[in-house]
Amino acid sequence: MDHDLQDYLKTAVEVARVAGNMVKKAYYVDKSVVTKESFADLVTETDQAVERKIIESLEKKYPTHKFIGEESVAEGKKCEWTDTPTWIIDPIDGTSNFVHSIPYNCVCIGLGINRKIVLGVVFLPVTDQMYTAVKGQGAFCNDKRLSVSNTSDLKNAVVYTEAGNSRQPDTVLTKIENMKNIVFASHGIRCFGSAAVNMCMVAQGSGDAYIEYGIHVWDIAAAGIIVEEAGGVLMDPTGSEVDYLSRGILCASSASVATSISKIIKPVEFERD
Ligand code: LIP
Repeated sequence: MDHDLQDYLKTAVEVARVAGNMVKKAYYVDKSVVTKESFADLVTETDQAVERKIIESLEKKYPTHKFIGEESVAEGKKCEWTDTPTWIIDPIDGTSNFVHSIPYNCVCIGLGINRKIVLGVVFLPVTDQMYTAVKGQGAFCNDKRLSVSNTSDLKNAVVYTEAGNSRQPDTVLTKIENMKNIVFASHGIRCFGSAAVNMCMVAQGSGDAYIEYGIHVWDIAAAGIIVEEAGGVLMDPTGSEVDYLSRGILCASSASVATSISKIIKPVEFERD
């Protein structure tokens, strides 16, 4: 079956804008917050309402398509990724930022066909930044073409990473150990509190790599193709091929920077998506 990727992108951008307006409206008012896996793993009514709106809008236009959404999975829906066109959605990536009125939160909408990501939209509604990419057609922010940095040596790199929202002692201590090793080998670390925002920073050349264990497929599906279409590389943190369901991600401006990072960090085990 032929797919009109530009039509899919146009629709995804329109839906992301409507969803982003819901997020922006709620950003400036008090939020009702509940926790999931730990006291630091937050979700709000806005996350749930925005995901419902995104899925409802896309399902109306593409009734045969499938969906993987963060909050649907949290409510018990199986995370099932098949060859059928599948929209992979994080209604608010950076929910903790949203709750704490930190503007680096975003709506993420990715599309997989035959289990390959073919387009991604990451919209930051508070700062009005629309990141987009279609396979083979480049990556953009507000229609400006993106390109990763030309950094090829880890010692000249800024590396994004996150403590994440697990509070299991062994997990936290291994992540902190990994951060220490990266700091000693680079220009330093940065943490925006959102996997997708970190990846969009790499895509636009504002920093050079991002590594995290504990993320989910919906955090990285849309932003991953934006990094690749900006000339970056995506892989598993162990240095093997990227596995979107493995709960780990490593992306960088170059394979040499990514490989250097994979050699100085220890793996952290999380249950697959
Ligand atoms: C977040 C990720 C972030 C990670 C957080 C959380 P959410 O996603 O974007 O990289 O460190 O623990 O998983 O929960 O805001 O959609």
